[in-house]
Amino acid sequence: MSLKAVIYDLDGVITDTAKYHYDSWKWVGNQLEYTLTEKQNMKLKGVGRKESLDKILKWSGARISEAEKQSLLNRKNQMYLEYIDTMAPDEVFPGFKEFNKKAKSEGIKVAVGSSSRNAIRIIDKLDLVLAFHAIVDGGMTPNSKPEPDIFLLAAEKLQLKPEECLVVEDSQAGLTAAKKAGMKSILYGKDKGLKGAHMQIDNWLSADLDQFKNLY
Ligand code: B16
Ligand code: MG
Repeated sequence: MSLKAVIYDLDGVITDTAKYHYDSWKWVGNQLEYTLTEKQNMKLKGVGRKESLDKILKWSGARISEAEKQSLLNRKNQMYLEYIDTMAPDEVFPGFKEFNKKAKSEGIKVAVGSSSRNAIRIIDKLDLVLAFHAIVDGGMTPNSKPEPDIFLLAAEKLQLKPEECLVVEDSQAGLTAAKKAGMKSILYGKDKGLKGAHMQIDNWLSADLDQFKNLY
């Protein structure tokens, strides 16, 4: 078998939006009279919006109504979108565009599989809409990561079998989702505590496509 497609996670793999999520979730924490730590924010990586609020509510011990939950989610997203709207193409991680271009020139399909319901807006701000053969975001499937739905839909859109697709992820939720989808995965970044990846790369500048292909 050979590598037919790379499915990239968005937040933390193509660009850094974690800092914007952190500021917005910290505001939510403050509303609940709770201080969210950076370590806790890391645990929200790759986790869908509603599921992230559920985790914060559990950590804080706060009990609120469904209507209050919805209002917090809306206001968190409003705040997050104000950050997103300031984003520009120079926020794409260095080396990503070149790596992606090389993969495509070798006949490898490329897609995005993100839990974010704002993925297309972010990709547009980064001027990358035409860079992929398929984009799947958190609003297109019933379940978000760590369930496999997002990656399975990406494979379906590319008309490939899951085992022909390789996922690049920065979160535990994403690595678990790739495994459940029957896909190999590469961990992006320097995190040492995550499980399930077949290989790790520090950044796109040092990424070697041949190493990706050698996993097949
Ligand atoms: P939104 P990814 C994920 O994106 C983020 O890592 C995670 O922190 C966020 O809560 C989730 O998207 C939902 O985002 O509120 O924009 O719908 O890493 O899967 O690209
Ligand atoms: Mg991510």
